[in-house]
Amino acid sequence: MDFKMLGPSQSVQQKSNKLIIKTAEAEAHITIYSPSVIRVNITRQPAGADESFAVIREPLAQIAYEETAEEIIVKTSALTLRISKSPLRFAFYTPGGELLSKDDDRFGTNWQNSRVTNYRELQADEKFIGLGEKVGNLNRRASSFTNWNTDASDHTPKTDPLYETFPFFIGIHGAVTYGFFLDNTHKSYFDFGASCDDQFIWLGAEDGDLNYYFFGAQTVGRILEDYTWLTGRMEMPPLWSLGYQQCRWSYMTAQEVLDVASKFREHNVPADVMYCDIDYMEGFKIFTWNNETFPDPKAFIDKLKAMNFKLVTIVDPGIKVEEGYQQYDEGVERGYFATYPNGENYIGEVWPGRCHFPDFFREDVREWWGAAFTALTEPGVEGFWNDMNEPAVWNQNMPWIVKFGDKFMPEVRNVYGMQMARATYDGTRKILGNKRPFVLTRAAYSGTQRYSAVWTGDNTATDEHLLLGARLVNSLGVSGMAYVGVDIGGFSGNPTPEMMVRWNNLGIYTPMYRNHSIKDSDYREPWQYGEENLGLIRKFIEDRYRLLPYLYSAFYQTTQTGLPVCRTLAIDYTHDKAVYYEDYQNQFLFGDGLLVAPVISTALTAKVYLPCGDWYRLSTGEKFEGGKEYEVDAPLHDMPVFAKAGAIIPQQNVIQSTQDAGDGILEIHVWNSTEPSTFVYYEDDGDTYNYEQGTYHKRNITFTPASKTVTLSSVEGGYTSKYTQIQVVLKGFEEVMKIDMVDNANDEIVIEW
Ligand code: MIG
Repeated sequence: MDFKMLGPSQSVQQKSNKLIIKTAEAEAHITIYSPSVIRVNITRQPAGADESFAVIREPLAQIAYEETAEEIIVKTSALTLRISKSPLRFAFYTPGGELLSKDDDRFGTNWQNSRVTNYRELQADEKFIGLGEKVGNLNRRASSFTNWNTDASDHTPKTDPLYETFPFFIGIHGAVTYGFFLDNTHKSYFDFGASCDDQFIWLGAEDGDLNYYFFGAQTVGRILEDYTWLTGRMEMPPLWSLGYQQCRWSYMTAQEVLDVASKFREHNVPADVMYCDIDYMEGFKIFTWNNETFPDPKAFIDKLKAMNFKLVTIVDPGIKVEEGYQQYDEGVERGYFATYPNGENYIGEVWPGRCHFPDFFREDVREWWGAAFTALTEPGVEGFWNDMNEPAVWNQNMPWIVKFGDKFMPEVRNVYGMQMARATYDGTRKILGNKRPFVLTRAAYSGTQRYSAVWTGDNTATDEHLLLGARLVNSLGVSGMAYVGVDIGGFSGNPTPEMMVRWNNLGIYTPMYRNHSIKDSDYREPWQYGEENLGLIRKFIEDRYRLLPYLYSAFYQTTQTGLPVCRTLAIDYTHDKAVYYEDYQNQFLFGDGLLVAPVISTALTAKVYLPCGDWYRLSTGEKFEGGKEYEVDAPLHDMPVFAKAGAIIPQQNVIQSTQDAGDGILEIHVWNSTEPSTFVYYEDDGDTYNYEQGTYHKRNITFTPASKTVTLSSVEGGYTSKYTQIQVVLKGFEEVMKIDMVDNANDEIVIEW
């Protein structure tokens, strides 16, 4: 074993925008991406290609530094990096000199053969959030994790790793915050003082560079803004995908899908999306339809469309080895599949049997894959569900000798799913022209938000998973992924009726609201649990549709700032200890104004913590003072949700599908406060990219309690709102007050009472 510690600096030089420090073992390359984002890349392959799947930005600033006998100092307006020369160690401070994070003086960075690890000082009160799709507590302190994208079916609330890799975390101690992104795609490890007598945090990877981006902004929100500036933000999702989605493995025939869709309409349960899981294909061959069970895909989808439903179909990466199957023949002929080093195509078994795997790291392969979606888009599919892309093969152990281009599997496994989602997104966006595709992927790496939504894979119908799901969504949110779903009801097993009811209540407040279940499970549609429960679930789904104007604006905010839709309380109340307590760690803000407290199905009361400020129970209007814990009622029809004082929640009437026109009234619910508040309202056609050319409708809605007014600023953008009238509804006042409706004009509107 070749063990090497990063030793003393031997030379310091500036090369264009890089500061390069050489030691006997390695080179450290330091670049300034922005005043609050500094990259440190400690590499033993300085001549190697500098590629990233995640990062889409170039350094903004030239590097400037001071040098003394002991130190090199890099300063920006937001960060100070002090580098001790002997041995080479890195320490980040605020401009005022407060420590953010530094190497452990003893161990710093070192190597065992190709394995690289970094040891960092741990502060006594330090907490950590992030790392994306990871089980465990909101606060990652005293836990350790591995990144190795895995088909984790039957995972438990303790299983690690799951399907996705986000090597990004936020550290919090004293009054400071910082972010750390290890951009290394190899199998990687993070240990937050878990296994070392609480002496340090350590992180590293099996191979590659200690290549990290350090974020120095002093709020979690601004760190997320910087992180999503660096790795990209999502674009506006199609509005229909924010409606209720009904899935199952599988609705076996076109007729069954149509029957389920029409039952939604019969029962007056709003819904927008039906899914086809793997059984719509012929022999699980991607880009085919089963002739017998889905004989006329276009006629089938036309009927769905006539009921105002969209269809999402699944695709897996594995291409069946079968002569005469177009994707197989073309892929073999053009050499598009992963190979062994001798050039033979790798074969692994999945649903179709023996399969080859497209090399999504090649642009021509991505284009080929993307173009093949015409088999789905021509009959009318608009959503594309990417499964099994960890990549999964039976028994999980894809040999290390499998090559994707010049890279072996262990180097690129964690980004394979992301590249598949990228190929799917690019391809379907091209084919659909001006329409927004909806892409959903199971495996992901940092930056996947640019292409796709994710869901959290095969959960189980238990209350523990219900709570875990909320934490996973929140954790993905602080890792750049705002558009996230969990299988409502739990994928494996059968939920009790109570659990199904509760989980649907939480579904309202999940960015993607999709009901899905495993093969041979009991049917899960809202009407499967008796009249009374149907009533409850219908009401929840109706609430989701009422909230769509608010939710759509929350997504807009994500596209602009990277702030997620579901926000762990650690984002806005970072330094409040109570938000990390196990009792309260599942709570989150849904958009700017609503606080959601998930509760299991067997508890009818709940302990909740309301952070500073005033809050109102959404269902009753009851007022609560913040900074306190409460025991509140949590009956099955009313999981605790609170509106923040000053919350502005634009709503609409209940519609059965986002394609329904609705009554044209935008209700602006305003929750009483002594302080003024503002909400950024955003609307567009929900379906096309015209917003990129300015066809959107955006205005600030401001509540000013002192003057008893709600003001809508004049509209920015060229889109005409679909709401012709506006009605302000005042809540948390002596009584609920509905103010007279006004026309939704584009000029400033002042509503007084
Ligand atoms: O080996 O397509 O997570 O959502 O229903 C299982 C069948 C493959 C796993 C996905 C699940 C999906 C299922 N898939």
